[in-house]
Amino acid sequence: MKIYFAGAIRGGRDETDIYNNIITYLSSKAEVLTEHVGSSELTTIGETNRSDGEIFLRDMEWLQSADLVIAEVTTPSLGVGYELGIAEKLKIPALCLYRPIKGKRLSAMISGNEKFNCQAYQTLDDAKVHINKFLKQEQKV
Ligand code: 6K6
Repeated sequence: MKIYFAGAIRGGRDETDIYNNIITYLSSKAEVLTEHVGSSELTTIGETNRSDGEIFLRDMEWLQSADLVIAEVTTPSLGVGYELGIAEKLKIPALCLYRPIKGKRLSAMISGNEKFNCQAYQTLDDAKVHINKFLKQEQKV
C-alpha cells in the first residue's frame, strides 16, 4: 500500500516535528511516498537541486500512484490544498488531520467537503487512532 503524505512546506514549517512523527508511524504500516515532507532539513526556502517544475511533476506522479492520501492540514498550504483537490478528482480516499488552534479555523473548502475525512487531534496518540480507523475503513491493512 502506498500513502501520499501531504504537509505544508512553503506554507510554513511549524509542524515539521508532527509531520515527521506521523510519517514514522505510517512507515511502519505502509510505503510513504513523500517522507521528505517531514524532514527538518527541508525549509521554506526549498530544495536547491530540483526546479519547481520537476518537483511538481514528480509529486503528481507519486500522487497518481497513491492508494491513500493523509494530509496534516493545521498549517494552511496552497500545495496541500491543491494535492487534496487532485486526490478528490482521482477518487483517492483522503484523511485530513488537524490540531484545532484558538482563533484559527480549517478552510471550509476542506472541512466542508464530505469527500474528505477530517479529524481533529491533540496528541500523536490521537492522530494514530484516526489513522488506524481510516486504514481499517479503507480496508488496506
Ligand atoms: C521544499 C521546500 C520549499 O520548497 C520546496 C520544494 N520541494 C518540495 N518537495 C516535495 N514536495 C513539495 C515541495 N514543495 C511542495 N511540495 C508538495 O506540496 C508536498 O507534497 C507538500 O504536501 C505540499 C506543500 O505545499 P506548499 O505550498 O506548502 O509548499
